[in-house]
Formats: sequence, C-alpha cells, structure tokens
Amino acid sequence: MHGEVSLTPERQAFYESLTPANLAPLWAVLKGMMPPEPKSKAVPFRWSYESVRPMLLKAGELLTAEEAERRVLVLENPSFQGMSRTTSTLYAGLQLILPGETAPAHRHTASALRFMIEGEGAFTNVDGERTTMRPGDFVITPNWAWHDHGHEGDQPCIWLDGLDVPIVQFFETIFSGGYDGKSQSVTRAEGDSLARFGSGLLPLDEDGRRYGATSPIFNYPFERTREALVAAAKGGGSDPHLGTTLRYANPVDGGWAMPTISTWMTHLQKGEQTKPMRSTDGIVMCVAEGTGEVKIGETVLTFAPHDVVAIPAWSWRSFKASSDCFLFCFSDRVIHEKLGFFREERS
Ligand code: GTQ
Repeated sequence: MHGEVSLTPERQAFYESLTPANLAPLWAVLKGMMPPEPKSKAVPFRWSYESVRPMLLKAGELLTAEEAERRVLVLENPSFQGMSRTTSTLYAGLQLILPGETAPAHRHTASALRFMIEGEGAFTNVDGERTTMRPGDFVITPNWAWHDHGHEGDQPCIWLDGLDVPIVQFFETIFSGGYDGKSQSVTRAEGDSLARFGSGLLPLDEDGRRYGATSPIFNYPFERTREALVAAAKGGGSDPHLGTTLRYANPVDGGWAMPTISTWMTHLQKGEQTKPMRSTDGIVMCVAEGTGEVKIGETVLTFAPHDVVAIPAWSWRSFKASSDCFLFCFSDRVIHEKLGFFREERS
C-alpha cells in the first residue's frame, strides 16, 4: 500500500464531522487494514506443567467439578488477558476431574477436543458413547453433541481442552444447553466408533457423517498414533521442516478430523532439529513426551512433558529435541484452507 495520508487541520476537522454520522475515511486506516503480511496480536508463550499443576489441584480443593460445571484453568495468552484466548482464534485450558466426580452433561456450538495428560480412569460420554481417556489420547466433542465427563480411578485426572470458542464468538453463533440430568445414558458399547471407523474399514451401509463434518472417530488412542509415528520415522526419513508429522484424519473423506480445528502429532528423535518455517495458522502445542526447545521468532522456549506452548500466526518456528519427542498440535489451519487464506513459507 502507499504512504500515510497526511493530516491537516482542515482534514482533521472534516474527519471529526464524519464521526457523528457514523462515517469514517478509509484512506486514514487503509494501511493498517491491509498490512503486507499478518502481524499476530498473540505472543509466543509457554505454560510449564510443573508450575500450573499445583494451581489446578488447588482449584480442586476449592470447588467441585459439578459446582464449576467444568473445572478448568484457561491458558490465556498474555496479549488476551480476560478474553479466554490462547492464540488469536483458539481457546485452550487445563481441566481437572477428581475421583468420583462428574462434570455434568451439556452441549454447545463450539467444537472441543481433549488431549489427555495425566491419570487413569477418566472418561467422557459423547452422544451416547463412553470413551476412557488415556494419556496421549486425542478425543473429540463434535459441535452440539451432548457430553459429560466422569472419573472412576483413584488419582486426579488432567487433560488439555482445545475449543474454537473465539471463532464461534466472532461469528456470533454461540448456543449452548444443559442436559436434563447429570450424565447422559450410554447407548453404544465403548470402542464402537473406533471399531467401525478407525481401522481402515468403514460400515457398508452408513456414510459416517454422524456428526456432520466432524470425524465419527472420537478417540484417537495414543498407542496407535505413537506406533505409527515411530514406524514412519524408521521407514521414511524425517522431513527437514516437519520432522515426522502425521495429521489426525476424518476417515470418511480424508480431511481434517474436525471442521474448525486441525490436529496433528509430530515425532522428533533425540537430537533432531527442524528448519524454520511459518504458516498463517496460530498453533497450540502440548508435549506428550520429551524435552527440547522451540524457537518462535526471536523467542526461545524450552519444553518438558505436558507443557503447553502458544505459537502465534505467521511467526517463524523451529524445534530442537533433546530427547525423543511426541508433540501434539492444534490450530485453525483447516479454516484457513477452506477459506483460501492458508499460506506457509519454509526457509
Ligand atoms: O469440557 O465441555 O475447557 O464446555 C470449556 C468449555 C471444557 C467441556 C472447556 C467446555 C468444556
């Protein structure tokens, strides 16, 4: 775009006369409106699991899951305090459920994902099917699906929630509702969705669009993901920018597992280092296993298991693994792709 339009007293007076008429001169704002490339308002940030965990457990002493509805500490980007945003477009939070508790059934137009971090025995019921969540599992709550969480183990369970809330808010399409009763009745056997849709097989007489554009698989178990990544790393050689990365796919059409949030997992072997790349999507990363560092622009952040890192849109990123790493990531990429905004650049 061209240079600033200079401000004279006469012009200034004219602009002020426009304001009460709810008019504004485009030429005074055009440069800011159309910068040559994106400049994210979000900043790179890492939440250390070691330091957040005690605060989450403290919340567990202060209130029950039922009282809270969802006992979650929102991971707020320093640029968005009070706005429940981890990146400019995505929400992330750490949720705690204690043995015997229930997070009551509700539903909303925001889509949610869970990335399980710690503990045994927690489950979520989604649209009549229960799934037990084990560390490293990626679990989906499709938009408008009833969901409630419970816990039959004897230790605290903690997972990362990822939601498209800021996006749904932007479109002013938030709806939500409470269930008549604490938890929904289970109508399908555990593992049914994974059996029907998650083994390279599909039902002969159902097209699999149970949840519209969301994958009919709602738990992608870590055991399978990890095994695939380890085999792929051995078999194919790692990409210089991506390491060994596989995305979670909707088996019905091969697209992303969720209509508004892209998800993938990266495996880096000890000592592996990726070359800088950047893309238009803002990313939230959760460390499933391993330690290392991520460079985002000029910021270097170390990471350890279960740490969560916000990577702002269009910032150069590269990773260095000091031990074997498995890094779960989610972003708004799928929306960029659908709308024709997605770009990436590799050094
Ligand atoms: O578990 O349903 O972190 O509704 C935020 C909103 C979790 C949930 C969040 C939610 C949930």
